[in-house]
Amino acid sequence: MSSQLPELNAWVDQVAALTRPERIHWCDGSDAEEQALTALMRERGDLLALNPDSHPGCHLHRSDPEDVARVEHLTFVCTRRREDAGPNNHWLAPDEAHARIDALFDGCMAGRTLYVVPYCMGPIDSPLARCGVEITDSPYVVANMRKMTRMGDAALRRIERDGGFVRGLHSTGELDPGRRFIMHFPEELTIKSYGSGYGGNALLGKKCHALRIASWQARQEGWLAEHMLIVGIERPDGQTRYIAAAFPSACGKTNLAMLIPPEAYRERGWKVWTVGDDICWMQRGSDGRLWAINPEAGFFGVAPGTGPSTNPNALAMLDRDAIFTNVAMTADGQPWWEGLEEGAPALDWQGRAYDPGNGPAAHPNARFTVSMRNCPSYTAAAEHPHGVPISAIVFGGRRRSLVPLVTQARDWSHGVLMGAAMASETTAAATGQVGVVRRDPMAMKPFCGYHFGDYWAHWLSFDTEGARLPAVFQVNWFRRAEDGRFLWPGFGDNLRVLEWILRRCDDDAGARQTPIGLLPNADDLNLDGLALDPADLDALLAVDADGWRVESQAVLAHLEEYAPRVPAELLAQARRLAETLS
Ligand code: GTP
Ligand code: SPV
Ligand code: MN
Repeated sequence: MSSQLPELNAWVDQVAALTRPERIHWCDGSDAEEQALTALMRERGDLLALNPDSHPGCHLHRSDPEDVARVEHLTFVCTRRREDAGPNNHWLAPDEAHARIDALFDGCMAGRTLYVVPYCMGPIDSPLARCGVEITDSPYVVANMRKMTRMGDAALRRIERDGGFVRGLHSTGELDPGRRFIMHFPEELTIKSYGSGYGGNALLGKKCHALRIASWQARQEGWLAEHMLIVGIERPDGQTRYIAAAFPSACGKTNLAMLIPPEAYRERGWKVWTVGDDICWMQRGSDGRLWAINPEAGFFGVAPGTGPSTNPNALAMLDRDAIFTNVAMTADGQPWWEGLEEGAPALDWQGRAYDPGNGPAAHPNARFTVSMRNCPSYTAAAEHPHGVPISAIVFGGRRRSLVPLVTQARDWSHGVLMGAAMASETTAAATGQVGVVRRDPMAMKPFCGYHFGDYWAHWLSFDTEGARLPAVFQVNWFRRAEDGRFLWPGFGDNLRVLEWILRRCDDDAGARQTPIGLLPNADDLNLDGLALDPADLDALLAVDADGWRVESQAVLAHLEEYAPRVPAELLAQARRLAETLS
């Protein structure tokens, strides 16, 4: 088989000449194809069937223990000019990068099948959607791409119509961390990834295409590609408003995107609709608002912490047709992870008899892959070709101190500062130390495909005549008491904060002016049915002036790392913050 597009056929031939596979399979995305691949993976031991009574169509994949997360130190943005990649990216000259990684690809598919995976990021008929083709030798990647994207014939037809596509070449290689690279060539719309089979390293439609390459394209074409969930909040009057929220990896996007309203809200008719949980592409519409699509078609979500009291919608979507990666297993073949509240692990994520001495049963970055349509809060709005209008943008991170529960930015450029100044504790989503606070602007530190200074300027450029921009907010669900407990209950109760946010958009809720922005007074939040210690609430809504003085200086120093490209307007906003606090 081949396509109607000579460039695509030529590229497949060229890759085959380099990697020398035994056979080539063009993926059509059909059910029959998926069944055949699943059978093959079960036979090879790549997938283990889970209990067919409790979890029909579900499988477990155990990755190599050295290959369990994104690898930021091995991820490169290879632009012709080093400055264009910025201090926020690792950089190699394109020629050198191609030479290094092509040496690894040389003959790497001998005896294996090369899969050609055409995919579309976004609804097939959406003008905001973009396509790519991933070539991979991993059937696991194919199976995941089928759930995560619109993959197969329909995407190929669109690629033939469009004439252009992002090229992604992937091989699992030897899974040797010493022979592993994730390389991006934004000027060539090309990705090359070698030596990992895991998530964001290998499912090239996701972080590599939909964020690193797409952010580059978005800047050139005047739109935004962001690490954001998209959630619809339906009020009792039947109106639905959409919020886009950027939190760093493993900081609550999936949970917020499918939250279950607290009982008092449910009784009054509040509903929550999930459009996306990880990536958001936004463009200004003819009405001046920002319109957003979720380029993905599935969720690759964090398993640990997902339980009946935290995220029941996620549990409900995971009892059929899901792929679990690096979770533990019960004695009767059900998937298990910390936070599930019932069952017990018999085998840990590496397939060993469970022994608490070996650490958690499920890997902290264990994940599930599932079609969005499995989710009870899935909405057909996720298929709208023009997307959904965004009323508010929310930035958040894991900060055990300082950052209040919620703060509204005074205006767009203050909001851009809030995003640029974001910091969060690192998580198991990437290899390296966990729990260290680092700056993670707009939750894009690992994903922005170009210089952060240029990126902030691009954000600021949306504030033009006639724009009806979303209001911007910062939230923090992760404040802790001295003894380590969370001050805020989080999860479903986060709707209380979203309600205040949406009311602020309508000028229908109170707030107080502070040097860091607008904060709710305690009685501006709906806390009905919540037993919150008044002292905890005070702490959540307080502005610690001494702490913020230190923070504002740190923010200035952080922005200055991106000189000379950091926009003057942003520096002025940061100086204003420092001055009002001094
Ligand atoms: P990526 O898929 O890595 O981009 O992550 P994500 O932002 O979608 O994170 P996710 O929603 O999967 O949450 C990660 C972890 O944070 C899980 O263990 C959750 O249980 C926990 N979490 C999510 N929301 C809250 C919250 O409101 N409060 C607290 N305390 N924990 C939360
Ligand atoms: C993240 O790390 O932000 C993820 C998982 O969403 S991965 O696909 O591995 O990037
Ligand atoms: Mn993510």
